[in-house]
Amino acid sequence: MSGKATFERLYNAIIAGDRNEVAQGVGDALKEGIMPSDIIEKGMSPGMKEVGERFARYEIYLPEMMMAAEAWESAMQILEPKLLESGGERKKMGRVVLGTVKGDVHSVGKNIVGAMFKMNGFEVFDLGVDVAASAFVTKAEEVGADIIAASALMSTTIPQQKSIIEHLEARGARAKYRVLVGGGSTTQEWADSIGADGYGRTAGDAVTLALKAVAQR
Ligand code: B12
Repeated sequence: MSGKATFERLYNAIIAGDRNEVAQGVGDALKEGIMPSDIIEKGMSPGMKEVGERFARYEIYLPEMMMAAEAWESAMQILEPKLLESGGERKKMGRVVLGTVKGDVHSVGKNIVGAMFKMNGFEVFDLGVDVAASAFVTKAEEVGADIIAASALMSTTIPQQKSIIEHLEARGARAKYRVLVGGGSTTQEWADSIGADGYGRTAGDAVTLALKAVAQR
């Protein structure tokens, strides 16, 4: 199968929420020698984007969106170890406290960002989803983090990213951490308006920002 046909197969399987087909497609793509990051970015991500657009147009509903996410997660069980392998042994670059903000349970993008951080030598403290702003700060203080990375997918939850910065300021700890924000509803303008240190549109951007942040320390 050509790369293009493989990506199309994964795109369709994510939209269909068919976890077996996604898992088989991923297995075949790996056998063809396609890189895990390309499998995610060129096959699965466009499928998930289309799922969101169909949901917004009321062509599909919550159960279909959930099936797509479950199919995605089962593929990540195969892909995450491969991503880490391709990262190889690296020196520790720094510590990142990562999570999806309070009120928001979207985990797919956060998990990719976490895998990419690990692949690039960062130690990741993943707090999961629906994480209170204060919990990001408490964990960062506890582990002596370099970076706080907060994912938010909804217009109703992005204010929580601002809340993290406010908590840091209230503790007099703002200067100790680089705060990176991302996820579907965030933009560079939003990041600037809340005084975040960086905005990333993709997991690759997240890594670039994090590497820059630790290099500037
Ligand atoms: C899958 C999905 C779900 C799944 C989530 C399952 C899971 N385990 O994650 C389920 C079904 C649970 C769900 C629920 C809901 N969802 Co939903 N969901 C989606 C969908 C289709 C895909 C999200 C996704 O996984 N994308 C793929 C990943 C790879 O992309 P990503 O998350 O953006 O992450 C990338 C980048 O943004 C970046 N990134 C992410 N985080 C970070 C962090 C940092 C620091 C950096 C630098 C970068 C970065 O890197 C990632 C990789 O490149 C989106 C549509 C969309 N296009 O986003 C809607 C969407 C986000 N959901 C939406 C809605 C409305 C809901 C519900 C309210 C629906 C409902 N009526 O109940 C609930 C809310 C539940 C809650 N309280 O959180 C809306 C939000 C609208 C808005 N703008 O506010 C969207 C946009 C759909 C739509 N078009 O209407 N959802």
